[in-house]
Amino acid sequence: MSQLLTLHHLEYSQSFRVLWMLEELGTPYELIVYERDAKTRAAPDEYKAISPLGTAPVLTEGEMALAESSAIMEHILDITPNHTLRPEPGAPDRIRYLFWWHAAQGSMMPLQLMITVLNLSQKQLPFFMKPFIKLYVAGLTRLFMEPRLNRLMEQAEVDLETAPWFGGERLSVADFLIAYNMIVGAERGMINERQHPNCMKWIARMKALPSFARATEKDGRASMALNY
Ligand SMILES: N[C@@H](CCC(=O)N[C@@H](CS)C(=O)NCC(=O)O)C(=O)O
Repeated sequence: MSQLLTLHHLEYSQSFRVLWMLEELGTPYELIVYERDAKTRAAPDEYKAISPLGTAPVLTEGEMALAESSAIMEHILDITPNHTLRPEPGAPDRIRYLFWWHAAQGSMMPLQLMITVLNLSQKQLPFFMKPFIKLYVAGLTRLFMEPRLNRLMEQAEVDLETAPWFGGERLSVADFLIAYNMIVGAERGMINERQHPNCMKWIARMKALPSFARATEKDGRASMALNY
């Protein structure tokens, strides 16, 4: 590793995944924590200036600035020797690992985001529009987001019955990536003990990792989810 990594961590954001994984790996890094804009709750302007997307997380390494959680996590693993967080091609758990590594960001996160944004946007509406939009959002959620999210969660329940981690027998980077989706999902009531007992047990296993306590202390917040 040539230059020190700097994680630009935005409070209550997906950058918690990267912070947690760095703590798990024991990688040396510098941490800069940013607060959200008090009025808009978006990233502050200084954060938006670091990378073209303006979203969290961002990792910098000298002149290089990288956005996107999964790209950052892969890059960190690429420059970390002898880690065990990624089943290599040909390993028995490789296919399962690949599925969850991509499903977390490619399928699960967009569905969760749609539900959150649609629910939040209703709060800004004039009162006379609220009943109609509420019906529309409920219909859309029932028709589109819920069935897809339910199928993913059913598969998660099946897979976690056969092995303890999303990537199979060993803890992997897929666990750190999907941890944000799962923990925020649980904090918002989308994931619960009754319907998703294996996912809730997995959350407890993840939170029992000493790296979680270290990351939480550095993050300094009581939850991962942003509460509006
Ligand atoms: N797919 C991106 C999503 C990044 C993203 O939307 N981050 C949110 C935080 S969870 C953000 O930066 N929000 C503040 C803003 O957009 O100003 C990733 O995984 O890095």
